[in-house]
Amino acid sequence: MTFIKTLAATTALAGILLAGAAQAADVKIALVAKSLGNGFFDAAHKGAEEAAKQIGGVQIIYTGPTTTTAEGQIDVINALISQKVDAIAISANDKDAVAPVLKKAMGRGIKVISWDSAVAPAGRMLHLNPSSNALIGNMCLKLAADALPGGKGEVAILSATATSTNQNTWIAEMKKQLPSYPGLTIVATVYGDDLSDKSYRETQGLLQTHPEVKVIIAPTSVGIVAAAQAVKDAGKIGQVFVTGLGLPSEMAGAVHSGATKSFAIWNPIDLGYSATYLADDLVKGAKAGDGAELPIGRMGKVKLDAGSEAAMADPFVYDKTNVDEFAKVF
Ligand code: RAM
Repeated sequence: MTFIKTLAATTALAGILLAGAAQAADVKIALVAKSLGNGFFDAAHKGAEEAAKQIGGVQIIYTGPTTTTAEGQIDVINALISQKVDAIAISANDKDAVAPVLKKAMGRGIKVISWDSAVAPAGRMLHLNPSSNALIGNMCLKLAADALPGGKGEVAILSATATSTNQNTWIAEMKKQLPSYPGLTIVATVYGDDLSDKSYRETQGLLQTHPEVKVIIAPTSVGIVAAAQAVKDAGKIGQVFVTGLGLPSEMAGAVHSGATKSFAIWNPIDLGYSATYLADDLVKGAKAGDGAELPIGRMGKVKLDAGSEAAMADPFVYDKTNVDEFAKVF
């Protein structure tokens, strides 16, 4: 009896000690969005929480500015440095403007990675692309050509901010690969800053100044929804098609209205999940660099290239046959 009691007491004490140790060992990983209130980043956050739970002893701090500005992100990063987080995983509004403060963070021992929208190499240890940039650029052009009879017509681009690394890279890829789509001409690029109302107004402007435009490519999940709504409100369904990158949960209405025939995206939950694993790998001592292979939980592993970058899966296409099914997921 005494023995059992002692054992129980010892076990309880060990439990308390372990709990204390686990708390002290908590790894704090900040997932920094371009801005809060964007469904794409909310989905990535979901993946980050899933990874944290699987790894154990990891706390996710999901944060970001209220608008898609570098200044807003710099304030957020300074606060995270004061909070002494272990890692920062950021999708950058401007690759150069956030680099100095992230360098400061690394100087204080914080591991810094970028994902989705890259930080310049000096301001991060590695970057995780959702997919190959060339593939995303080609996908946007293919979707535009698919929406047009004979793949022929004028195209305009509605982007996010003018400094956004990922959109700028994809637009550059589209321009580079345009010769493979001889029927398409890009006549304008405008910026909606990943704000619904600005994206809507910019689309209205495009429809007015370029009445010959047949397809709007919006490589942004915020812009694509607003553009589809503007086309619908202008009574131009069937004359102007909207495509690009969007979330099935936000685009189902546009597909059913006919404003969008098809669009693409990768899995944002998997992206947030993988970014969290990579940040944790670095906190636990893994080294980033050319050829490094880092584990990312249920997603397997990624291999970094010479620029310490890696890319995940191919984008997936959604249309009226599958949009409702995926709308339940992200
Ligand atoms: C918006 C953001 C994000 C981009 C997606 C497709 O949510 O600009 O960075 O990856 O669109």
